[in-house]
Amino acid sequence: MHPLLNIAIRAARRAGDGIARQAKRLDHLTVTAKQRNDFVTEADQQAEQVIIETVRKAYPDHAFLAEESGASGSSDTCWIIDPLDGTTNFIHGVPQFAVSIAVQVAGRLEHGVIYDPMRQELFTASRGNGAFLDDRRIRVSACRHLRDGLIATGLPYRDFTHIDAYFGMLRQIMLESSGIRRAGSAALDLAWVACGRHDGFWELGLQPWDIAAGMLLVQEAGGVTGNLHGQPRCLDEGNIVAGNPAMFAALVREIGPHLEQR
Ligand code: 2AM
Ligand code: CA
Repeated sequence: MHPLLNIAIRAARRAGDGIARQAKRLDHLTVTAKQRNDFVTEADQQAEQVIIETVRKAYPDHAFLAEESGASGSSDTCWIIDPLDGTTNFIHGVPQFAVSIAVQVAGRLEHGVIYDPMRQELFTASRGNGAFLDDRRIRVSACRHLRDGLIATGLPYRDFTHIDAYFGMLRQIMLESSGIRRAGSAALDLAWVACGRHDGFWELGLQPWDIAAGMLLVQEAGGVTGNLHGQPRCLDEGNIVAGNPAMFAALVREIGPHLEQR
């Protein structure tokens, strides 16, 4: 295993174990609203600290892009961290959230880890080495037709600029697919596409830390990620479609026309 992945796993497990402990005593939790509908708790902050400390101990010079502390350091190697993806679920006691850590080297995603502390499921990927759930190799689903596909999405929750476009997409996929799921953690949605539980996924307005690790997982599991128009750039754009190759193409075809191309 690559040493960078090894450290990412250690950091994700440490952070996830802390989050799982805190999930048992939610009544003691202080919740702060960063903006409307955007919350942070001590669990997010402590998990991020644990991750950064773990990485810094092994790699003191690396850079970070982390949800709670932002960008820091200057290095070719950047750790993109969402300490707790699905904070709203966590606050409500809904057991669907995860730690997401990606390592980008010279602008390219090289390693990704998503850890689901409630199910104790560890998703990992390194570029060129495939994707894994625990020690088992995972692949995207073999579903060929959208009518048979179970598609995950995220509803707009804060920025409603594209709400009408989004409802057009939702209507279309509702009519064309076998079902839609909205579970509230983009990182887990992508991990679940990578292991074939979901056939595809799309969401608008995400941040790099929500999707970096999940993008690499989907790619290494044989799937495709891109923006709503099928172009590869989505990490910075934040509008993402993911799926096995057939589902990716079908989603782009049905969803893309609802949002004007920039
Ligand atoms: P976060 O918990 O790390 O902020 C799903 O729509 C994505 O949007 C999640 O990955 C979640 O990441 C983010 N999000 C932030 N606030 C949200 C909210 N109020 N409802 C749903 N998702 C939210
Ligand atoms: Ca988060």
